[in-house]
Formats: sequence, C-alpha cells, structure tokens
Amino acid sequence: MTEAQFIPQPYTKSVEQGKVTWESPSNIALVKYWGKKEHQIPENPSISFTLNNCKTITTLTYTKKDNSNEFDFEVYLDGEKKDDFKPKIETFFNRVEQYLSFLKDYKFVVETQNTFPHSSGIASSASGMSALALCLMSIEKQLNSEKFSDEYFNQKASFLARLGSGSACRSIEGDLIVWGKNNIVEGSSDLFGVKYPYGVHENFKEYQDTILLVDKGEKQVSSTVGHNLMYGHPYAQNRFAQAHENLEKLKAILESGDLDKFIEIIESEALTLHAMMMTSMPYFILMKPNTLEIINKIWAFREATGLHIGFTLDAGANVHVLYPKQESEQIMEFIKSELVGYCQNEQYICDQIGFGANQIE
Ligand code: 2P0
Repeated sequence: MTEAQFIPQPYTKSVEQGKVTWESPSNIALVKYWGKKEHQIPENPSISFTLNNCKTITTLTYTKKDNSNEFDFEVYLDGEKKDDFKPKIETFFNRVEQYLSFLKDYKFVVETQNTFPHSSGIASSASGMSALALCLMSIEKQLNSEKFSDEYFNQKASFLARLGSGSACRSIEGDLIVWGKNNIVEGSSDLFGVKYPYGVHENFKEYQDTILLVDKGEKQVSSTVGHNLMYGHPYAQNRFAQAHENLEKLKAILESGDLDKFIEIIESEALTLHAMMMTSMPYFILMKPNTLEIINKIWAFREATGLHIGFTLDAGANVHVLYPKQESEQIMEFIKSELVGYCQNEQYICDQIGFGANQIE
C-alpha cells in the first residue's frame, strides 16, 4: 500500500447535504510511539489496546456550498462553540485534502463530545481524530456508486486519522492494533494501523484498564513538542531498536499468556517513554509525586499477593492500571482502598479492552 492508493477517483454521485455520527474510542499503547518523521511517519512500531468506555462521539453535518475556494467549518464541544479547536482541524484538512477531494465543496459543522471528563489529562486526540476521519469516510462512501470494502474503509479511515494525530490511527478497530512497519507483524504499515493478526491467549481477553487521574491539568508537553524531543536525542536510535525488540517479545507473550513477562514489558515501555523525556534537551518530568506513590504501591501489592497488576503511562502523570479480568475483584478492592486517594478529587475511570469505532444511525 502506498499513499497513492488513497487518492480517490472522481466522485460519481452528488449529495447536497447530510449528517453522520461516529463514536470512536481512545487507545493505550503497550509499546509506545515516541518519535516521528515527516508526514506523521512513526520512527518505530507501536501496539495498543483499544479501549471501550473512553470515547469521542462526533456528528458531522455537511451542506454543499457555492464556491470551493476554502475550508468552511465550525466546531462545537458539548454544544459550545470551540474556535480554539479550529487550527488543529484546519491543519488536518490541509493534510488530507488530496485524499478527500470533496472537503472544500461543503460547509461542515463538527459537534463532538467525550465520555470522559474534558480536562482529565486523557488524550482526546486519538478518539477525536479517528471519529472525525470516520465521519469523512462515510461522506466519501456516499459520493461513490461503487461499494467500498470494509477493509478499505477502515484502512483509509486509519490512514486519515494518522494524519490528524499519529496514535488516532490505532483507534478505528480493536482489540489489539499495530502501527509502524516492522518484520514481526505481517502486513504492518507506517501509513495505518492494522489488527494484530496472531493468536492471543485467553488471559488477555477483557483485559482491564483502570485509569487513575493523578493530574487533570493541561498537558505540560504537547505531543508535537514531545515527538520533536527525539530529534538528535542521544538515545533515540537505541530506543527505536528496542521498540522492535519489545514488539517481538510481546508477540510471544500474547500467545503464551505469560502475565509476568507481559507486565515486565509494559512497565519497562512506560518508564522508557518517561526516561526519554527526562534525558532530552529540554528535559521534562511528567510524572508527579503521586504517580510514583501509585507505582510503588502497585509493586508492593504485587509482591505481597502475586496478583498480576501492572501499569503503563501516557505522556503525562495519570496511571493506567492494567490487569486480567479474572483478578479484577481483589485488584479493584486494592485500587479503591489504596490508590484512589492519590487521584485528583479521587477520580478514576474503569475501562477495558474494546473493539473499535461504531457508526451511530
Ligand atoms: C502512544 N503517545 O503510542 C504515545 C505514547 C503518548 C505516549 O502517541 O503528534 O498525540 O498527534 O502524532 O499521537 C501521543 O502522541 O502525537 C502518543 P501526534 P500523538 O500512544
């Protein structure tokens, strides 16, 4: 697959107006994407669990307009006009225009809402950009008399979402998605996410993710700044190589169901991501004291009980506590009694592995 395959043929149908709604989930990387080349091409492969409950729901209303000189759109979050979202969408439209030739023919209204608290420190770019990409694909589908296969629809939606925000390309489908060309997963691509094609042990079915909201503030380091820190970073090349190695190890673990080894990889990936930020120039510490308190408590509880509780982190202070469904009763009890006190306003979100986006009729 190359980019050229996503450039549409001239549209055969004309549509005056319409409305389409998609809900799309967030995802949490197990092997992290950190560092990119031009055009949203990742420096290394990543693999993620698609989430189930943390979602963005986006309705796109489109009305044909007289001229096709420029983009014309408005954005609403929870019913309120959000002009500060416009530059990101404008950038996205510019990047995808050659793949969606109708973009300047319509006036769009984007109405969006998240199922998770707005400033929770949970990235809404993955769910938000994937939901918008899917809405645009639904319009493109209507403009073609020829039917798209589901595979093409999802692949192009992921391709477009990636141009909005890299990690968004992993939110179209579930339950495990790989993005970034590598020799370990057949069919992997830098251009879009693909469903993990190999056997996955029962242990990972319905895997749980309880997200502890340690710091709900604005992101201290934007993803653009963050990825740029990997340019000229003294450890970058080793880190990129390590991501391939960890993906290979994870493949064997996903098949065997070895939860101890699983935890070893995901925790190492999380701490490596943060180590990259601590050792870049400029340098950042994105963990908070309570992030470390939680990590130490998790380690002590795991040591004492032998339960398979582990964590991962995004580029922020919140902790994703990951554990198998069959141990959830005891682990949830521990989370509520020992960890929730470290969260801002005791807030946390219970989520689990999910299966991707859905169109809402
Ligand atoms: C990931 N993160 O794999 C990594 C781990 C955060 C930490 O992808 O610039 O918002 O939009 O392509 O996808 C966050 O970066 O970056 C991210 P852009 P994105 O999930």
